[in-house]
Amino acid sequence: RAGAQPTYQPTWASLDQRPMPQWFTEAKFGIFIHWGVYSVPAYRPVSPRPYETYAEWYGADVYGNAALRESFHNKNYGPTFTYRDFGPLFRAELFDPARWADLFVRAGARYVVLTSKHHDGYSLWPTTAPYKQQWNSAAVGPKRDLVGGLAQAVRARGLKMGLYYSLMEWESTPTTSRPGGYYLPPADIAKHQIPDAQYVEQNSLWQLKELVTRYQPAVLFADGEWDRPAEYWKSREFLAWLYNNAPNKAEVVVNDRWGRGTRSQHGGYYTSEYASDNDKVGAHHPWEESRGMGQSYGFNRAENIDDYLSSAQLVHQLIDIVSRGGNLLLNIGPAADGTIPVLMQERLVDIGNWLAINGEAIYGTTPWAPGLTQGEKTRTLYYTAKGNDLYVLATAWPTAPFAVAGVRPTRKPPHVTLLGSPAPVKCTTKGGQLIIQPPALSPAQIPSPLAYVFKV
Ligand code: FUL
Repeated sequence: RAGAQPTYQPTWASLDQRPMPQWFTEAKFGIFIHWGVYSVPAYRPVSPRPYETYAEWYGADVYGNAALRESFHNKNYGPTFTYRDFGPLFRAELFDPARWADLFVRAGARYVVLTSKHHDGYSLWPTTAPYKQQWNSAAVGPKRDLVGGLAQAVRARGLKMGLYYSLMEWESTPTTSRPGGYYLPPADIAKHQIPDAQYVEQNSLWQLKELVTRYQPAVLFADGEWDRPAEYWKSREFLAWLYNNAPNKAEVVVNDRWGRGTRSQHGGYYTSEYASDNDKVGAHHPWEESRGMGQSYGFNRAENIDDYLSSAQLVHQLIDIVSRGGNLLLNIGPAADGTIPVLMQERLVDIGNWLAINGEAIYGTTPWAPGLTQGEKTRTLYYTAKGNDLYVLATAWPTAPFAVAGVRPTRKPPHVTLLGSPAPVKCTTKGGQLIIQPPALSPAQIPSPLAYVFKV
């Protein structure tokens, strides 16, 4: 219709009305990839405190921190070696996007989110943004379009391809969180800072639009928003454009990191980070927890086997999150050469083997209201639902009969099976409770390690 109003206006009142594309809430499990120039030093001292072990923050927190710079950076690379000098060493010489995509399929993931540009400003695609002509993966390092290569391979295997994008850049964006007002020493700011008046139009907004028109990401995971309000980033204008005009506007999903104070308030799905036990993001709004297998997103060579979660712990996190209506975006940190550390591959394959048997209790499910308990840390039973089916997910093998309260069976007696096993499962109803009696199985007969699903 000529003169018709576009569907979405650049206001939160309008943008927040947009329904979440269904594929996202059904997908439940995605792979996050932090990969870039920081994968070369791949180092951050391991700390028990969350957020202090992020190796992708090398530029600001090792190179940019006087004590760590002295004891690690200067010692190993020399005092004149700058963060940007790592660029040519990021070579991706063994990067095989088809192999990555095969692994993600094997892991049972339904979508992938790659860091198209992190806080260091380095773009993993041949951007046309004027200030990035000497700081992107086609000009420096791999001499390849990493975003395009992976997007193609991931889609060829039937998964959705998403992109992370940091609005803020250490070399340009002021911050109130650091003494000097910036994340980096003054010399680095002086050398590379994009003038404030041009930063958004000529850089961040430019790149966001370029990513959408060129690669049509199914997810846009914005980040680095916190130092500036949404007005500064022109986020609402961008989102209205995206929702009204993106070539893939029916499928595109965004998160909630679009300006100071927007998290868990505005935008698309809410994000939690290393906080899977955070009950604040509840079942009332789509949400996604992200974390690494250890304490870092970017590959951290300082981490050892004990710093990684086991495959069982990862599957249990997935179960807990999905039982509360969320998605898990599990991160891997590939090495600078483009290989995925074998321990990370093993974790993904283990999760995929579990999902191959038990995936129907995960994908496309919703939380089961009677099973939603708050802040209980030692539980071993979780619940999801789909159609007339209830799934009871046990993170430990139940050796004794156990009760499920709140079930209203559509047939009597309800039919219960153990996913992946032909063994019959006995059950009775007693005082409004369903009592499930786990079959007596030898360890070899238990269908899959890591966790067990009873389907009611
Ligand atoms: C954070 C970033 O600062 C981390 O480096 C990481 O990318 C995480 C997903 O978001 O806010």
